[in-house]
Amino acid sequence: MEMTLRWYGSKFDTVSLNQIRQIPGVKGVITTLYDSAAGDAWERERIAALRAEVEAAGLSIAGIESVNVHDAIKAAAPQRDMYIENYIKTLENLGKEDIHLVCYNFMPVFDWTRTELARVRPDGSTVLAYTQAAVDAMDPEKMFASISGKTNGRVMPGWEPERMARIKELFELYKDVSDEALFANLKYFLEAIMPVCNKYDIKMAIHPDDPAWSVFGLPRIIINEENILRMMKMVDDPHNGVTFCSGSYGTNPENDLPHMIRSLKGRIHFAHVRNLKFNSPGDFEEAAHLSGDGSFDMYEIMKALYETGFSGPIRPDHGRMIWGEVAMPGYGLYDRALGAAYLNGLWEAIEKGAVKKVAQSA
Ligand code: DNO
Repeated sequence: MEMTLRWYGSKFDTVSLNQIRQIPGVKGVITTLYDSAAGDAWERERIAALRAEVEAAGLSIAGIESVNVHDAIKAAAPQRDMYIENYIKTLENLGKEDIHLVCYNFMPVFDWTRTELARVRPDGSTVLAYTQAAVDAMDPEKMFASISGKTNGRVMPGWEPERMARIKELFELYKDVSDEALFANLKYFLEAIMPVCNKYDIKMAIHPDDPAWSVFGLPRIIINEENILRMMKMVDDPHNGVTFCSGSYGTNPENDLPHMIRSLKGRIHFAHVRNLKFNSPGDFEEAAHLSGDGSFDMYEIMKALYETGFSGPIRPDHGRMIWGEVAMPGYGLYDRALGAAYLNGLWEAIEKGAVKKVAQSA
């Protein structure tokens, strides 16, 4: 595996490339053109400039998160072929700049959903949190208003104001889109982009829906093992793979994370590893990466990745806000750096343990 950190670009992130470079074991970043809108064709010059900036800091681009998919593609609206063309152009330009991993999602209207951006935990840290009761009691427009005032002045991924201004129109677009239709639309998109992915060896890594169930009555499909295996089989190409995000699949306690990792062997192109703490089935908050701070066994998750030969980029995911840091919720430096160090430590122990075992049995 290759340890990385997500970085939004110098215009948008409070964390600098120089800081990232000092986190032990981190050699690459996962980044994006954060000011591009879903549906834009990315120009090669802009990608090249981003790459040059990252490389000048002694790091490399390990992948893009995200190249967002336009809602017309997800909902099979009339302009979808035009937006697919643009997506293909973007992939082509990424390939030409030697970038071979793209994380994206197929969630209608929203990206991830949380109901609190700064729940205070007993140790005084603040974290993102979710309660189903709060979602059930809220209409989506109000939800955006309640989120947008608390982002520490940063635009949250998936909650861009331009997008949210069109929320009614977006809901209208999905009115007749069932889960089955969403699967069909995903298949159409993947079939159209696979030739360019093959040509440039670009691994597509779909991010799960977070939380892993329908919110506000919208269709959601990337939620469990059955659906993700279906999605891989329906376009059976090694470039059609997944981002294994423990914090997203793990929102549903019925998802057995190590088991899922084993079933997805060979098709996990990217991993987001973080921990959650459940207070009750419909109420969870994000925890420190350490197993003991939340509800997941992080050792078992890392072991499953190790044992299935995972060799792609991995990143610590949402961190808590600690030590007085003010940053985009979930994306400060301190707690994510602690997460990277912890995950690296688990990996080293698992790897050395495995090598010793082989030596002993020889
Ligand atoms: C949340 C992230 C998601 C993810 C997208 C991928 O913090 O994990 O926003 O980047 O869903 O397209």
